[in-house]
Amino acid sequence: MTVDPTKDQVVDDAADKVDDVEDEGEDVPKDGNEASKPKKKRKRKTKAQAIAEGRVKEEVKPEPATQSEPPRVGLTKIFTDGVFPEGEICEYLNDNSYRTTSAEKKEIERLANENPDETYQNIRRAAEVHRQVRQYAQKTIRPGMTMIEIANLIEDGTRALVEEDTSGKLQSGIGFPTGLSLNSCAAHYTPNSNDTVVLKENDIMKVDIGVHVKGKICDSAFTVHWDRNYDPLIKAVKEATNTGVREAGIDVRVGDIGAAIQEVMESYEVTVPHTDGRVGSTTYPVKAIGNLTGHNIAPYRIHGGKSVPIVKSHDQDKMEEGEYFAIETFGSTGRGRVVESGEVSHYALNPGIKNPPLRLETAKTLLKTIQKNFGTLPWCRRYLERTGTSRYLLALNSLVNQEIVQDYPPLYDAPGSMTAQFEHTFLLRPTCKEIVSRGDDY
Ligand code: HZT
Ligand code: MN
Ligand code: MN
Repeated sequence: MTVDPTKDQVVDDAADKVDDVEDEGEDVPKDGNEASKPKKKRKRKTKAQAIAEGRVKEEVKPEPATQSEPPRVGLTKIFTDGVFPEGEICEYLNDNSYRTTSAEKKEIERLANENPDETYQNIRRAAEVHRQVRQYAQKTIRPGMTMIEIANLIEDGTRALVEEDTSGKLQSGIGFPTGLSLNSCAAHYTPNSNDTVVLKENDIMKVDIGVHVKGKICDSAFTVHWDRNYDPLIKAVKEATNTGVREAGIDVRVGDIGAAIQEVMESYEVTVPHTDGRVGSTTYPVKAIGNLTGHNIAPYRIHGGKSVPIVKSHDQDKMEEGEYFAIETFGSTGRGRVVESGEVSHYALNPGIKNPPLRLETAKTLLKTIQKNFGTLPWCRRYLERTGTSRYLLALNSLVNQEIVQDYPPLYDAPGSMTAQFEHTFLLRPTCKEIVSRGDDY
């Protein structure tokens, strides 16, 4: 069922309660005087009258709402008890199987959180926003739409569902710019405001959506395509990501995860018929993109310092209890390497920046705007413009050159190649692994 979020849904219930009290007073007399009065047939009072007379409070106990289409109902209106759906729960295996049942580990989980039923709620709320927004994106995105239209349909949904905090306290909002990277572009493309690109029938688009609640970022991505020839590429990457997520765990070496991902990814190939008049087709091996990685996530920081390779590596870094990660894998029909290219859209303030000495007055003002609106969360030029900022490019470039702001240029494999991505966010809880972004879609 869909519901207009602007309509009050509590009216009937509350009005009935008011009438019940009223009816009792009339029909069940408490003394003889009342009983001897002639019965007046009175009109039932409306809830509006009851509120006006102050006999009833509006929205005493809001009834849960259902999501609208397009999605515009804040999730706190749907999950009115503040309990959001858990992600997929995976028991730890082998050497770590004791964690699932260990009283000690359960105690650690309880102590780490004053209220264990509340501490994971922020990331779960972000993840549920992600699932609802991407469900709408998946059924709505069509060739013929502009990149700006696609970004807006995703971002308008995210802002509404997460109930974006615009007070400057950054309590909830978009976690990072919506990635809409096409074909040989693997990541970090989102339209700038002058973009005129239109999605085509044979495009392969990576849709990377970020949502945060109190700085807990849900980072998850999927790939859309319409050309069935590329089905094996999409399947390879989806399976590779699921392999990485399955292998992940406390004390697991990230290099071993990379090897497992690469093994699955590179067991696939893609055969595409020639389109230039030649007869026949070309078969491409699917390659894992060796210079892209997953990462851990820290509060308000999309990368927390650890990387998760997607190819075999001697990286000895281990995943640790209490950390949380985004595992993302990228497959390609090209070289399996990306390079930075094209106009930048993505940026983030480097952590640890407070009041650096700045020559340009415009750079000082811009830095304040960035600190207030995004903190250390990544953002893009469109988001900066929404704050009312214009003619900022010179100041922005000066902040980038002084390494106060980090730029994240689009990342491309070889021209003509096709790339795909899937990504999930998961928690390494003391007692289990929780894949918060898991849905019935991927
Ligand atoms: C940077 C800027 C953003 C983090 C991964 C990523 C999208 O490639 C350590 C490992 C958003 C995210 C990021 F605006 N990057 N996940 N989803 N991009 S990354 C990275 O820069 S840093 C990987
Ligand atoms: Mn991502
Ligand atoms: Mn990521």
